[in-house]
Amino acid sequence: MPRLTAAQLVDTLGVETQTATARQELPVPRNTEAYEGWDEAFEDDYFDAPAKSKPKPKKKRERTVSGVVARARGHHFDIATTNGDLITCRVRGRLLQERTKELTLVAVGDRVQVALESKRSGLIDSIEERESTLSRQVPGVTRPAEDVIVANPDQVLVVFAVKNPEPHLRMLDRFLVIAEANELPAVIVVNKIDLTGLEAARSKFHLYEELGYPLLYTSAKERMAAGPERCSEAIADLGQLRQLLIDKLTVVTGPSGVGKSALINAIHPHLNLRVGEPRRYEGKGKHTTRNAQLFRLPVGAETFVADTPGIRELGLYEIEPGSLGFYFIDMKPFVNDCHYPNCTHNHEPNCAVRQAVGDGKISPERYDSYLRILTGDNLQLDEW
Ligand SMILES: Nc1nc2c(ncn2[C@@H]2O[C@H](COP(=O)(O)OP(=O)(O)OP(=O)(O)O)[C@@H](O)[C@H]2O)c(=O)[nH]1
Ligand SMILES: [Mg+2]
Ligand SMILES: [Zn+2]
Repeated sequence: MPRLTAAQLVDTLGVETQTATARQELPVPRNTEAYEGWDEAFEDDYFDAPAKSKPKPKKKRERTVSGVVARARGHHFDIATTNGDLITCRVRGRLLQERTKELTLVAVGDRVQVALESKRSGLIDSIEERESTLSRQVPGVTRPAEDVIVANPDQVLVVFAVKNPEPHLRMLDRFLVIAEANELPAVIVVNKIDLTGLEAARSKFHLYEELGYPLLYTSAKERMAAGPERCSEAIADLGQLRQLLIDKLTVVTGPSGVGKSALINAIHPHLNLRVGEPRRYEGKGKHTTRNAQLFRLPVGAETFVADTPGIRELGLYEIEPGSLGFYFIDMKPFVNDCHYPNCTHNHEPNCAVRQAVGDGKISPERYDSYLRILTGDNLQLDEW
């Protein structure tokens, strides 16, 4: 039985993480529109001064700071320092030489030590070992090669809209498998409930409440909603969402156009993330957010959210068909009771999972998702 590759499982688009090699070839972009949250004062300082005219410091400064990689831009990385600054850094040559081909040397979310070269720039001296990752298979490479999208995440928020775009629950299952496979707790956020009301949203997503996933029903547009009583729940859940984020690194993911950036803005308006123009999302999302990027929230000590573009493919960097069942939390209790140890729960006799589906203990929709992932059916993901 062949291994499922990420390409079979899903197709990442939108996530424009680059491999280490690709990064090297990219010039530093000058289009400031490309960076949301870019500090303009710094930008003038950095781009407008011709590099050569800057006098080199005579003595090498020894000052170091620690921080978290907030954004990757070609050879340069924005580092959110523990002092609360955002500085731009390159990687020290020694580290570049040490890297191996398979490894993402520096990823958004990495904790780093920086030797300061000036108040606003420095060299990344060392990178701490990652405690967790959200990864995908490097696109276009058949051997196992991990591309880290976000390093050290604590949890994943999987955002779907109750409408516009219409939720695709088989897609939600895929996101949940990705979270489980990366051993990351998942929280499901059902956004845009101003469009349907809470009850309609609940009836679409109740299965996931039953599975035990935390669900929040929100409206990033709550203040514009028709009546206050209609969305009072959404306001309460937005408050709960804010609480959930404190002191964690949270990856915000989900299809394009569901309101990921709008939600982060609703929680902390000062971030002012770019939100897609009002338009109709008829299954086709327009990727407004272009790169994974960390934002520091002004709560707790170290609270970060990673706004990612609408992600189609990610996460499953290596999954054996025999272990896929473990990542469906409703199947997990049954997988060890199958007759064959490597049962794929597809056709084998005496399969406890299929028995559980027959007994109504596992929903047919979830089992359908499982089979689609197992067989590499990619659910017309190009539509997203
Ligand atoms: N009615 C309604 N519209 C919303 C809500 N949240 C976001 N929108 C709208 O949905 C559209 C998409 O919002 P974004 O925040 O850009 O969506 P996104 O998930 O970040 O999309 P990508 O960056 O492309 O992945 C925008 O037109 C928002 O104004 C909501 O709660 N209710
Ligand atoms: Mg966005
Ligand atoms: Zn089985």
